[in-house]
Amino acid sequence: MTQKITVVENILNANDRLAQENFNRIEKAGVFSINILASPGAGKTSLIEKTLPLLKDKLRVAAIDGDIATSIDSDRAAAAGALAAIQINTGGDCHLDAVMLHGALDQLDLTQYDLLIVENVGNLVCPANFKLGTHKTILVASVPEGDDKPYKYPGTYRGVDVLVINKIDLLPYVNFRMDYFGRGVQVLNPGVKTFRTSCTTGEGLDDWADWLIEQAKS
Ligand SMILES: Nc1nc2c(ncn2[C@@H]2O[C@H](COP(=O)(O)OP(=O)(O)OP(=O)(O)O)[C@@H](O)[C@H]2O)c(=O)[nH]1
Ligand SMILES: [Mg+2]
Repeated sequence: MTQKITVVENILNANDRLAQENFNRIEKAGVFSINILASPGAGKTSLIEKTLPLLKDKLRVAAIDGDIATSIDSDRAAAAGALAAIQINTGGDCHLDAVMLHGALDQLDLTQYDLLIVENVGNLVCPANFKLGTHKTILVASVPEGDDKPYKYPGTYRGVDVLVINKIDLLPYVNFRMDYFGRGVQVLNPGVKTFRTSCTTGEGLDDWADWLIEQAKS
């Protein structure tokens, strides 16, 4: 049992070292980078799709999409205006890791972009354990998932820099207690920067896009 824990620690340490290398590379190129985490279907790709037109003529964006299979998400990002869109197929792994991002970065001339968006594999557990080397980690939580998710997935909620509460257009139809959800978030990640968005109505997307522009320009 002790041996097993040691192995896991070694893997994570190796990942962290490569994540630092990725970070140095991204930083040197002057690109602002985000890693988007969420459960399957929370709206990660929809958020990217709806944000890209708002960034047009303001930021040059590259997207890297992690998925177990298919290139559906990178195709959507490219169609929405990403100047480069790379799909990482994890071959069954439930998360991206720093090695995978490293391989994807090899395919990009980072100096050509202002913003790098990485969409992680849809999963609320594993991606939180693997640093990639991006500047900020964004968690997309969607209303139909339920208001208990901060309580059930504390590791993910604790570690993120920004929370996007998506699908707020569904609030009238779903039993989602925003105050209960918010209390759970507050305990784990006090004062975390939060946006409320709907990729269907467009509500909240301007604020989110403005924040990205501000971060990328600073
Ligand atoms: N009502 C509503 N539906 C949304 C919203 N955002 C996304 N959706 C829908 O939610 C479904 C999943 O959206 P995706 O953007 O593919 O979600 P994802 O997180 O990228 O999914 P995976 O990559 O498979 O994990 C789609 O049917 C979207 O149209 C929203 O704000 N409101
Ligand atoms: Mg997606």
